[in-house]
Amino acid sequence: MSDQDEIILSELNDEELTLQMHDDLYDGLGEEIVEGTNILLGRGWGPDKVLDEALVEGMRIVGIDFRDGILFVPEVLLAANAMKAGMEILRPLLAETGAEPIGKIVIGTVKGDIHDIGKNLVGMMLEGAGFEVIDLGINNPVEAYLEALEEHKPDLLGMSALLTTTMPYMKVVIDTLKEKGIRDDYIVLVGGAPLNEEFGAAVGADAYCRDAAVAAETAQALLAKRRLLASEDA
Ligand code: B1M
Repeated sequence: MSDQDEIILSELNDEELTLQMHDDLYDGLGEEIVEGTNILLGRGWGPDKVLDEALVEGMRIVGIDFRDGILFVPEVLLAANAMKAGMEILRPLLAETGAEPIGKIVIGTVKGDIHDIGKNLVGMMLEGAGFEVIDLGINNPVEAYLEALEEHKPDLLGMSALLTTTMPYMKVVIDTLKEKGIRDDYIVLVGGAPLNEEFGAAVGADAYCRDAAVAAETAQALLAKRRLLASEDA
């Protein structure tokens, strides 16, 4: 029997369980992540606290060792899948508002980039804030964004990029919207670990969002502002 088998998650206290979940995420153990997530929720933890302290923090540690060449793509993929298994449990809880959508957003990771954990989190937080979220997934060329904007007529467009090589593609999308004369029909939000405010402004986005919570707040604030301006003009 391995050490892992001997650990009974439900017998750990909150702090031990959180640390164990960081290890389990690191080891890509999806079933254990699901179990730990359910245990913390059962102990009265809010879904946002489980997400931040158990899952996102665990993924941050994975990221450091990936950067330092201690972990490689296959291990990180397993960790990502374990994280997703936990996020699937939290998704409905984070989205539980029951109210009519306050607005609509199309969101997707840009062409050449297959990172989607952060983008999925942003989608969940936006759902939780009352938005209808149309998720285009990963590796989206400009045509995919244009098609979705045409089809869904959202209030906002969100783009995610995790690579320094793919982040410039956001400008390609925004410039295409400008060329087509539809840039101002949408509030454009951008995000992803390598971006910053300066970059967001340089590519012509309405805002750069540091994390999922900021994305939800910014979407609400900019949409409210736009609606107020529209009602004053009317
Ligand atoms: Co990749 N990867 N990866 N990776 N990966 C990074 C990004 C990297 C920083 C790792 C490192 O070296 N430290 C590095 C990029 C370096 C750079 O560009 N300078 C890197 C690399 C190099 C690569 C490959 C090229 C590796 C290779 O093949 N040699 C390759 C590229 C593949 C491709 O995309 N074409 C690759 C592949 C992968 C995996 C497939 C193994 C896996 C992705 C699995 C998946 O997503 N389904 C993976 C992962 C998991 C990571 C790290 C470890 C974790 C990313 C993550 O999920 N973070 C990452 C290291 C790191 O970031 N620390 C790394 C957790 C997530 C919650 O945070 O995504 O930042 P984040 O999202 C946040 C905010 O940024 C913001 O809100 C989110 C939630 O708070 N946000 C938005 C994100 N999108 C937003 C959109 C918005 C608003 C806010 O719109 C409105």
